[in-house]
Amino acid sequence: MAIYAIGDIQGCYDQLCRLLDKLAFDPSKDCIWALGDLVNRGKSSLAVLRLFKQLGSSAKTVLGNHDLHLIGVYSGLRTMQSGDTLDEIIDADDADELINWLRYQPLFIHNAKRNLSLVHAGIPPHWSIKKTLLEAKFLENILQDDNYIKQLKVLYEAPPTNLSAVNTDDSERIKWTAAYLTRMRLCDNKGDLCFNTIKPDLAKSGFLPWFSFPQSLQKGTIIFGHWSTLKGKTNVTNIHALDTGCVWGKQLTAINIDNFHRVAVNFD
Ligand SMILES: [Mn+2]
Repeated sequence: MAIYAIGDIQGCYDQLCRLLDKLAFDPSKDCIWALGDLVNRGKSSLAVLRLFKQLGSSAKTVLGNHDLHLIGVYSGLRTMQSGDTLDEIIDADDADELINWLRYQPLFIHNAKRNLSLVHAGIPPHWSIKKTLLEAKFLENILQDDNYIKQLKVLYEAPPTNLSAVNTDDSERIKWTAAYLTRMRLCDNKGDLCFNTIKPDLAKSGFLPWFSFPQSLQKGTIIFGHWSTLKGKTNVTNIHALDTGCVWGKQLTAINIDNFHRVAVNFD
């Protein structure tokens, strides 16, 4: 039995099938844990979602920003953006079932036995694994609630602003949790975020890639996606970047979570 983490698929169904072939993936004994952004920008998001749902307990994903965007668009909380390729999902006969499947996926996976975590964007320096589990669960409970549309509205209205209000204001808590786990690249040691640039050289003083702070070394193995311009490298031994830019014509990468062996397929 093998468990493979797979980087951002973003609707690249053909490449996903070729990667699973190359891994000799057998759903009767192997599992895939995707790093989020299953959908959007690529041409076959519907087929990717259907495959994951059909694989049942052999496949899951942590949610990425594009997955939350799809849930928002489908729920009428958000409008389609230029470059989105989500129409085929919205119009599909099984859209309800697919969106419900997505709503029940986690934002954070932590395997205590392996001391290993999976997250789409990252874990901010001031959060422990325990805190990350707690905050992820808070937002997962909202996503999985029958009344999720009303509760999730704030997530799409405006970005998070007041970090000091997180403990007293559920709206800020929802926004910061989603921002950390699904969108973060650069942050400071207090957990403030920089969204103006993805280049550390151009960011304000004190803002660095989230995994560059010393606290990241204390959190076991972390595998994440979201940041394709890292080209799969962090230079931190316990932290593995797995978005290798398939949707941008580069590669789709899997990593075996027991031995960290990487397998990739090219876009074409
Ligand atoms: Mn992303």
